[in-house]
Amino acid sequence: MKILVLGGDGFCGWPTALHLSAHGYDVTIVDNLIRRAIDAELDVQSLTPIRSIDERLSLWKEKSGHRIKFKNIDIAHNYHALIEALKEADPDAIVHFAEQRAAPYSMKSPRHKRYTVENNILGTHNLLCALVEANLDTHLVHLGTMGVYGYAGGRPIPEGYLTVTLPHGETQEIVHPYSPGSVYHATKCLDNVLFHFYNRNDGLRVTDLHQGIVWGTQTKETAIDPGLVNRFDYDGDYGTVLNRFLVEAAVGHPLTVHGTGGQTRAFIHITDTVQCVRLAIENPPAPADRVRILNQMTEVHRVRDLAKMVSETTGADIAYVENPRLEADENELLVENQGLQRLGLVPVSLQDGLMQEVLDVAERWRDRVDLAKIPCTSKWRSQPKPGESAMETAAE
Ligand code: NAD
Ligand code: USQ
Repeated sequence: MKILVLGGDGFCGWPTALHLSAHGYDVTIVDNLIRRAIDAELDVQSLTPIRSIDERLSLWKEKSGHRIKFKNIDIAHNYHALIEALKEADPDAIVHFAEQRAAPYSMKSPRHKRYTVENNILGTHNLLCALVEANLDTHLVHLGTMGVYGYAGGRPIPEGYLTVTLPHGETQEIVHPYSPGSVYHATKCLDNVLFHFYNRNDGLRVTDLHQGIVWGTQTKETAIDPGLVNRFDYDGDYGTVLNRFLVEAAVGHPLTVHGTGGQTRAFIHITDTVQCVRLAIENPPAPADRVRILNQMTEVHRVRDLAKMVSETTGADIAYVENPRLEADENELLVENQGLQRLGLVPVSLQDGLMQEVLDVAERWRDRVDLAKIPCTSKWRSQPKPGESAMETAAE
């Protein structure tokens, strides 16, 4: 099978490309390497020293015997190159990771908000439009996010669809209401609307994987050689909570719990991410199927419980810092996630000793950590809403 991995130089994309290549797929990575440019913009670097894409790919060929091709294309702004790449590859499946994925980065300034929307929405729409123009029957597997639903809690979040009773008594299946918590999360809701339209109008086959927070670094394939190591973000914009706590512990920085730490979130280890994507590819929707939505997460944790767990393992202090985000202090989260398990996923969990592996990676590269880059400085709102005092904004 021929697969295009859009965003295949990134944190989820690189290990997925290697995993699919190791499983015999003919893989082409499409990436404009913007994530590396954003490192330079933010003056940060991956905790792990990642090699250039060319070095990574020639090392993979040397170690595995498999060739992965690479095309440097900005899918949001170079429609012509994208459609040519699609026609040339005629892929059985496309995995779409190529978006700006950090919520704090998307809230940093008007420029960052606009960049995130333009990049993510134009990229997704170009892809859908190009698939129709090139008349390809390709299965599109998109990485969405659990955050499209918000975190209101209460009832279990279904895999995409909800049966509701309308006021006149009729029942109907609808897409579960969206409630994004950042400009970034909002782009994933808009992506989902576009998928429904192109699925209905043009019969495109789409799987939207609503993924939780990914933690960990290495997979079986990235661990083959130090030159294949995956990227690892720990900074206040791109670092995600559990990986950040583990790095903070390694460098003796207090664990930065935002607010009360009562936020409950969905998690998945990177080794499960790559398997879920392969399982989605191996089990495509049938031609007439509606958009398939699967919740790609394996466990749910409260932020302060994670901090306590890391603190108990490492002796790190916990700091309850002012929350830069506007989000509920406390929430419950119940998620239905049987779909991928029915397809064959056997999940790993925090209990499986994998935290130690991340701690080892963090210890090994602790000298590369810039302590000044740890705090999250992107604020969700910098001025009061109309009719609200500055005091009320601060108290919110
Ligand atoms: P990442 O930033 O590490 O990787 C994204 C890759 O896409 C980068 O290599 C970047 O250069 C590329 N890219 C971005 N815009 C592009 C464009 N216009 N054209 C071509 N390439 C472009 O992010 P990640 O952590 O690997 O996340 C990948 C996807 O998975 C994202 O869509 C994200 O929303 C989703 N996701 C990630 C997580 C997580 O915890 N990391 C959780 C849930 C969902
Ligand atoms: N948090 C802390 N301390 C920190 C960092 C974060 O308490 O040092 C808190 C945040 O306030 C938030 C929670 O931890 O309540 C999660 O934050 P995060 O940065 O780990 O995750 P998030 O912003 O939600 O985004 C990440 C990925 C994104 C993906 C999303 C999945 O960056 O691409 O879509 O996880 S989900 O959260 O399920 O929507």
